[in-house]
Amino acid sequence: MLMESCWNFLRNSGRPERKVTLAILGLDNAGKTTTVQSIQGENPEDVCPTVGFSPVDLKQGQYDVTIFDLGGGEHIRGMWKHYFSECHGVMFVVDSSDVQRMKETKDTLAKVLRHPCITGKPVLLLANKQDKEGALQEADIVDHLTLKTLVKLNKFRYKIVPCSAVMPIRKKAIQGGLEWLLKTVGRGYNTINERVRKDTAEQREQEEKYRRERAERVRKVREDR
Ligand code: G3D
Ligand code: MG
Repeated sequence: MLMESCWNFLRNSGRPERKVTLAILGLDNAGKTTTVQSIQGENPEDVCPTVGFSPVDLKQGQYDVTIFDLGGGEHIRGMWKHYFSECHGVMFVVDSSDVQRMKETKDTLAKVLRHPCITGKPVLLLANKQDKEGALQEADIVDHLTLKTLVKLNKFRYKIVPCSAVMPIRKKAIQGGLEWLLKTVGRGYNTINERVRKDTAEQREQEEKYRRERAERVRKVREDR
């Protein structure tokens, strides 16, 4: 244990290790899973491959990063909120070529941003699929998502990065975006981490209370029989 701590200390030139949890969100087919795979490709030696709902762990400098790739189907979106309390920041992937679904994308983003466990936390917007013909450019996406209004309402730091999760040249942009997100989380780390600690504790308490109440209901039903 002591050896491990010493090693971490030396490796990071005295900077403490920081655990950062991120959620990668966006509609189904936006390119979330491909994006996570592309990030993993940048750090092949540090990757623990995971499937489906499992978190992906990787190391980025002084950060131990966990990414929740939660799936974006309409029904799964209802589950996202259960993971929000744990997150220090959000990666939101947009399919820039799917103009038809921009309204749905905007509504989904707006809902995420106003959730009490997300509001104010840093957001990396990945304007993905830039390799596709007809892909909207950054300024158009900012308009479609009404980003300026959302920033005013929810007061969060964001960066929008045009990218393509399937093109090697464009993948670099994703890595750069992730570095920005980690740096931004890092700057406000104590505050964000305290919020994560408090929110997750509250959520656990809430879930425990719910379990106790349910057990009590079951007990009463059995008694009355
Ligand atoms: P999701 O996890 O958000 O649901 P996926 O999305 O990562 O599964 O990607 C959905 C489809 O979009 C996949 O194609 C994937 O290859 C493709 N895709 C992801 N990113 C890009 C991109 O930047 N450019 C292009 N052209 N395609 C991309 P399939 O055919 O497997 O469904
Ligand atoms: Mg997926």
